[in-house]
Amino acid sequence: MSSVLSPSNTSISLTRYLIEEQRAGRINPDLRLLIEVVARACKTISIAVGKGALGGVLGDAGTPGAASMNIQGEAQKKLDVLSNEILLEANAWGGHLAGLASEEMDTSHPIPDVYPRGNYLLLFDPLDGSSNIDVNISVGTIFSVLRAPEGVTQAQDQDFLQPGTEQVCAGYTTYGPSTMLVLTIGNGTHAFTLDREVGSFVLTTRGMQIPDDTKEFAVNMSNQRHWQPPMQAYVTDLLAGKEGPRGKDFNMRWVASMVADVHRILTRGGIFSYPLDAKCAAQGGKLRLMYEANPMSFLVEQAGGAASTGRQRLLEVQPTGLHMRVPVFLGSKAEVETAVRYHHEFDAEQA
Ligand code: P6P
Repeated sequence: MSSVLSPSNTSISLTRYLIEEQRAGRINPDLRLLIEVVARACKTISIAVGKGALGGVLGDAGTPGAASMNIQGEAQKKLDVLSNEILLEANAWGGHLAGLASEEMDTSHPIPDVYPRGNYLLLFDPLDGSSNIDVNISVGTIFSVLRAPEGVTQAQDQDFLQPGTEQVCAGYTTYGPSTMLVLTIGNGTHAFTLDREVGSFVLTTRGMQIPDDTKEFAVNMSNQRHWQPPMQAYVTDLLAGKEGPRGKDFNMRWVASMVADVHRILTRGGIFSYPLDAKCAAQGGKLRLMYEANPMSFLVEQAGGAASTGRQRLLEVQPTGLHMRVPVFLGSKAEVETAVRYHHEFDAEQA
């Protein structure tokens, strides 16, 4: 008689997935603990986000008329601050980190002296897309894991400045109709869905694969007049549709929550772009390299997609600061290569 728990139909929890990856020698106990701790913190954030107006945590942080601002110059939401605190507290005591860095904190954050330290660096955007929180649209947490440089036990900002190719783990949690954790440790990109009754993440997609081609693009079209010529040319040809040089019609989606847009692309393909524009060119772009673009690029490449600044592979960018910004093109490999070609052809004409 087949057991209801036969391997073929037993659900695989995040814990079991991580134990099996550790048994295979692809992660060590400290990295397994780190991922479990971050996942548990994201469950707590999911509960806070899910309460909405009933939780008393909507709206701007700070006092009425004087919202608190982060280093990005963005008004912080109460949930930005709460999510940041949840992640700091969850990661303080485990002994797996040499330091943390967050979109919400000007400089990197040390592990308190009362706790042991480890060999990893954790970077995160605690609540990405939080401008959507007050209108009940999906938001998410993005995280990236690096190794601390040899001999570093109390990391300083410069210890975090490693290219995205040095990431040992990246992931996000999307707080949508369901709460999902999407994770890579460099062995594919895998999706876990939160089983709220049990309180654990369950493997629901092993090996996400982004189709090479797509008919769907994600960009904030309101910035069109601010784009550089290659982006103007690329999108003009997308909009020309079947009668244009691309020979097919395209659809557009823009959630203004990177986690939601990237999750859609990992699930059904597409290209996401936040290019340089006249408004953000001085800062180098809109999106942050270390805790938005790099982790998303690692996840996308592990799912067979591509990620570029428009002019170079995004994971190879050498960071110059914790909050460095970059232009981003990521998603379906052939479409990203097409967008990059428009930039290379423009640059060649300028040379
Ligand atoms: P815009 C959210 O603030 C974010 O960092 C990303 O999640 C999102 O893709 C982008 O900014 C949205 O920017 O200019 O469309 O509001």
